[in-house]
Amino acid sequence: MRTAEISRKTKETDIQIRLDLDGSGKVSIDTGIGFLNHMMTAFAVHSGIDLSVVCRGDLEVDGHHSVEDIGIVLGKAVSQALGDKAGIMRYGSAFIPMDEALAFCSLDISGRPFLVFNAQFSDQRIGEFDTCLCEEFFRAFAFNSGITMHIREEYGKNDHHICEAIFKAAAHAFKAAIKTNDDGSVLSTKGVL
Ligand SMILES: [Mn+2]
Repeated sequence: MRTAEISRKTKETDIQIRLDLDGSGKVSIDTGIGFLNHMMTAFAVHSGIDLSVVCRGDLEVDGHHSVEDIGIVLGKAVSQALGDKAGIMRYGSAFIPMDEALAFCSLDISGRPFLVFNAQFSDQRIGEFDTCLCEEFFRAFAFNSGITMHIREEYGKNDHHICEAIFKAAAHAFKAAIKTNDDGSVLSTKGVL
């Protein structure tokens, strides 16, 4: 059972996340930020996991704590659900277009967290979501899941399209990487991830 359930409460956010990596894209997302709900839903549906997220954060400040802390808790939940990481394909890469925008993500479930993020947004916000928080989300996710992630905007004009293409590219790369291999082996010359 590759599942996890994590609650985390600080003075800034109160978050509960449940996930099942072998689910079927069943989602229930309530982050308090409309566009982030849209992105988390896209991530779950396109990676084929079941995901439930509830966040009550200090949105009277701004969305920063909520977005970053959801990335932290989601990363920890993924790490917990993957366990010793035996029997997974480990690598995944995807190009995803959305109208005029094209995004790329390549990732390695390596136990070595890293984020390379190359994307530029033309506006500060998409709805109530600060575009600079896209990178913050993926950094928090990568460092708490132990995943090496490379994310790149190839090109695009509309920020909604660029951001959505990024989340969907991450989802498709993640889906490929968490897929189980046939023999349950650890794909590493070291024998351990
Ligand atoms: Mn959309």
